[in-house]
Formats: sequence, structure tokens, C-alpha cells
Amino acid sequence: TDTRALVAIDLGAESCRVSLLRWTANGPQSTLVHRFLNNAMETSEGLRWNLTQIEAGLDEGLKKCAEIATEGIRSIAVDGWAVDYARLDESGAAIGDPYCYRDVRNIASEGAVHEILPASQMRVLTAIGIMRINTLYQLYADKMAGLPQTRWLHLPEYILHRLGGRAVSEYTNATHTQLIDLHRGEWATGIFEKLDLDPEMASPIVPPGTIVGKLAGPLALVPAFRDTQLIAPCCHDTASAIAGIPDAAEDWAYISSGTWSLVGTLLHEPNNSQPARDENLTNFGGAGGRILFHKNVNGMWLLRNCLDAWREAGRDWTFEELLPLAEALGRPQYLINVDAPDLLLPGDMPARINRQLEENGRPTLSPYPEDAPGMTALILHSLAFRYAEVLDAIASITGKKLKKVYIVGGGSRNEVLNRLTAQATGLEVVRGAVESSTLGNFAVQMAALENSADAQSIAEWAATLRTAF
Ligand code: LRH
Repeated sequence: TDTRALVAIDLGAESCRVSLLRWTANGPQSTLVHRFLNNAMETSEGLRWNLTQIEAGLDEGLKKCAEIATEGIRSIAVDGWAVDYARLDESGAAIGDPYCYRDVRNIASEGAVHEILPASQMRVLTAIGIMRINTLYQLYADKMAGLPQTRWLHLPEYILHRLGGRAVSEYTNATHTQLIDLHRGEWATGIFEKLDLDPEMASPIVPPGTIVGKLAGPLALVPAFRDTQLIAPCCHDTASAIAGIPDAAEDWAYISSGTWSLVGTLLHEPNNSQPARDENLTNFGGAGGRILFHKNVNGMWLLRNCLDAWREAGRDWTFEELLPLAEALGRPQYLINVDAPDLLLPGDMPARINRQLEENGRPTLSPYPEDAPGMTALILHSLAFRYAEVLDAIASITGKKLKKVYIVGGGSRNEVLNRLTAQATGLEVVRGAVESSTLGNFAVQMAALENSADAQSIAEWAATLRTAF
């Protein structure tokens, strides 16, 4: 058997991670080899990701992996946040920095798209939830701005391509474009045509676990990287994170908790029923042919942006300090709507929250940052309440008798939120892996290399590798 190590790259909106899976005498071990911060930057040309910095960070991470794994590296796979993409020039290099899905340009493009193709019609066609962050609205925003309509690749697939892989659009990530026919698993060329977007600029769809090439370029000269395969895992980080939950039962829901909270359950078939459409629950592709049936709920984004605002106002609160203080305050009298569109935008979050309170005739929380525990309590209780609302809707729409909810991802470390979630939902909360996307990424790699990337092999590998974290 091949005992070389595996590398998983996980691109996050707050940080990017390069991890190594090695086979030791004590079983498989995953190590976080390199982590670097990420953040979209407000520029004169919109909210953008610094792609040069991301690529430099990954290069550094890969070099560190090669130094550690003297046994050699068998494969590399990349997952990351969905929807954002790089436009490519003739040579396959990115044209400029990619836009962030939170850029305000999508507000106008969403309106323009729906004038041509009404949201309700689009929803029936695609089974995908209508969200203005979806790739479709961004491609249309490019068009409205008169930007060149060149080939584009989502960021994980772009990284794989830059490392030497062929240009592909991995299926789980492709579903988040809102440009796919979920039933056929193919690009919905009709939608492209209606919106005068060129389907030829998208890349061929491949299933998770597809080997897309071999590492090429300068890194391939490093001895550990001889004959290293490049694999498209579930390139959508959330699909990877859910692939990292090895539970074959039907009685569980998930919350993939990071910048966003993805609140949902796995299905065997898409559910595009009227109630699912009314709730704007989305169907996305998952590992092994499963469907992620969920809703994007706000997440650590709210707290992260509050911490940033408080720091700028002179007080550098940490989560560790704030959480017990917030918990001690108990349930606030009023809650906020965590999914109000205004709270998805960057900027002074405490002010945005206060504005919402004010608009609803509630007393505001001031002055800050002194009132950070109060604001934190408000956010946590409001999130837990929203999770419960969404899970109730999911249970009634799917007819599932939910017993437990797995919480995976960085946000699962927030024990206060976990307790509030247990109270609000009445479900047993089970903590999964903090690095569940990386776990799912490795599981799909192993299934692809050793078996086939079907649901059962992926789940078996996820169970085997769970102990590596
Ligand atoms: C989480 C995530 C989520 C998407 C959003 C763009 O990182 O991929 O599933 O909706 O980012």
C-alpha cells in the first residue's frame, strides 16, 4: 500500500489552512501545517480577495508539507468557500483580484437578473435557493460593469488549475452558482442563454473525487512532490464539512458553523416542494450523490465584525473573555433578525445591529465597546433562535424525526452557542470536527485513490480518519 502523506487545502473567508495527513504507528494523524489570515479588502474597485497573498500563503504551506513529509506526498485537494471565482486570461492566470460575494454590486445585478427571469421561475428550474451571493449574480454584475466575459473558475478549482490540474468545475461547488440543473447535474444552458451569459466560459462539471492532473511547475521539483496527484474533493467547503460527519442514520441535522452557519440535513433527492421554496431552503450537491438541504444563516461573521469594530474603538475583546460574560447575562428581552440583508454587509456591525433595534422600536445597546457582553448575548441568542426556526421548518418539510444536530467547523468551539442551540432546538448537540472540511477533504481523497468516491466509501474513510483529528 501507498503510505505517502496527503495534503488538504481549505480556503476560508477568515483563514486559509494547509493540512497534512500522515500514516503513523499510532494510526492516521492530521496536522495543521500552515494557517494564514484571509479577509476581503475594500478597494476603489469593490470588495476583493487578495489572490496573490492567498497563493503565496499556499505556496509556503505546501513547501512546509514537503519538508515534513519525507515519505512523499501522494495527493493534494483543495476546498474553499463557494461562489467566488477568478477570471482567466489566455495563459490561465487570474485577471485581477476576485470579487467577494458580499460586494454591494450584487444588489443591482440581482434585480436585473430577476427582471429577465423571475426569482420564482428560476427557483423552480434550478431547485437552488435564491441568494444574491450566488455566482450567477456575480457573473451578471461583471456583465453589467462591462468587464471582459472570459473563462472563470471557482477559487478552489482555480488553485488546482494553477498547480497543474485541468480546468474543471467540481459538481458540489457548481451547484452554488444557481446555473445548474440539479436533476441532470449539468449546466442549465437555458439560463445562461436567457441572461446572455456564455456557457462556454464555464468549465466541464466533474464529480467530487475526480483526479484532475499531476502537480506541475517549480513545486513538482521538490522530491516529496514526485508524482503527486491533484484531486477535486467536494470543492465546496460546506459539502466537505458535511462529508466529515460519518453517520449513516437519517435522524440528524447539521450546522456547519464558520463565517456562515449552514443549517440543514442530508437528503437522497432534492426537495423543491412549494414549502421548501417558500422557506428558500436550498438544495446543493453533496458528497456521494447526497443533497445538502439547508439554509444560509448568519454566523461568526456577526461576532467577528463586532470584535473588529470594538478593537478600532479601543477595546480588544477576545471570544474567551466575552463568552462567559455574555452567558451570565441570560436571555435578552428582544432578539434581532440575524439574516437581515444589512447584517450581511461589511462595516461597523454594532452600529448596524443598533440600527435594526432602533428600526424595530427596541432600546439600542450603547455605549459600546463597554456593552460588548450585552451585544454578544444578543447575537448568540438570536443565532440559536434562528437555528431552531430553520430546523423546525426542515423537519416539517422533510418529515424527518430529527434527534440530534452535529455542529462542525470553527464555530463549534463556541460552547455557549452550543448550549443555547441545544436549548432552543431541543435536540442533542453533538460536536463534530473543528476542521471538518479538512476531514471531508481527506476522506474524499482516500476514497478516490483507494476505492471509488461513492457515499459508502467516503463515509467509511471519514470514520477511519475521524481519529486523526
Ligand atoms: C461557507 C460557504 C457557504 C457559502 C458561502 C459563500 O464557507 O462556502 O456554504 O454559502 O461560503
